[in-house]
Amino acid sequence: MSRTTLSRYLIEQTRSHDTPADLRFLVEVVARACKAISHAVSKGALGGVLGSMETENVQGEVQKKLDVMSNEILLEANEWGGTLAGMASEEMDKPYQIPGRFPKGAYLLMFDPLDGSSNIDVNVSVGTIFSVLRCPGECFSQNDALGEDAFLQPGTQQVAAGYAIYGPQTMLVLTLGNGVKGFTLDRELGSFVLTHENIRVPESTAEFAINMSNQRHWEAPVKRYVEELLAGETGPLEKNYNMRWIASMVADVHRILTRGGIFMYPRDAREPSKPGKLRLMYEANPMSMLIEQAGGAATNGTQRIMDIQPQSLHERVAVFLGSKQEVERVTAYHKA
Ligand code: AHM
Ligand code: MG
Repeated sequence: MSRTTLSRYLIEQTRSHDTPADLRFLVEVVARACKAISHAVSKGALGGVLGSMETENVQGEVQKKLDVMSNEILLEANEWGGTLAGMASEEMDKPYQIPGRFPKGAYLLMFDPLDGSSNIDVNVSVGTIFSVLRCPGECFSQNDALGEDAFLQPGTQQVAAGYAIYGPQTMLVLTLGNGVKGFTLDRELGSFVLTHENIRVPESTAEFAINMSNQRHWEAPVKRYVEELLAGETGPLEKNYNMRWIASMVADVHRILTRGGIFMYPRDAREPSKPGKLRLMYEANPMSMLIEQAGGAATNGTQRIMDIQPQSLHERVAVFLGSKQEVERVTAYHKA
């Protein structure tokens, strides 16, 4: 049986869709880093990789050892290849500068190196989320340090987005702007093999994902919507819904890309100054691009996530994404 590896798929993309060779190389290198992270994650206690550091990241969250290792793996893999003008990560306050000894390139890479890291120690799926933008203007040829401004582009400007999920299987789910493909890591061969040709989110669903423990802090439209979901077939939506919450966005989104559903992390009253928990640039935007490319929708309750003009690198955003009908319903409740 002839199998399409990620490398072969990317080469075919350069031929059929004019994907630039440097973007192809960049995605290959990110995938290689994800293999290394997958390997580290799978060692667990045997590799001495579980547990926390004594440090906090820029968001004030305690860093896990694997958060820090995954960040380093991605930086080291991507800094020398000549495709990037800079990188930004959940784990770093400021943009990462490509060391002067390496050539610079035309793209910007952003990532959450290990999303869902509160799940690492309990052996539940985690993942890496990434987003690729073009560096505006000639920013890659400048000798000056690359500022945050270069990254502050709406999600519509993404040229690639994806995630790796480290679960029972390691998979890479990718979009280059023309549909969504899923690749499963063949651990014996060490290559990602195309296993999911055309990932589509079903338009309607009967499954939702939200952290219900925050219910008392939600805003009225979300309270109303979730009450209706819980009311089941005798309520206004006239059907029974099932609930799942893995607390790893990658795993929840992966389920939705596989069998439909709606994922919500609304803004709430716990920290009124922050519009939600999830980060726009390296969580919500890449996931929104994947979901839209798979026929779903993604909003912050009032507008399409990918249209938001970011104001800062680590900006937070409310997230409603998944099956179109449900995302449209909860978005309409925000406008009512
Ligand atoms: P992280 O990037 O620090 O891992 O946080 C993001 C995670 C998401 O993966 C997940 O959807 C959410 O936080 C879970 O939050 P909660 O613990 O409130 O359920
Ligand atoms: Mg995260």
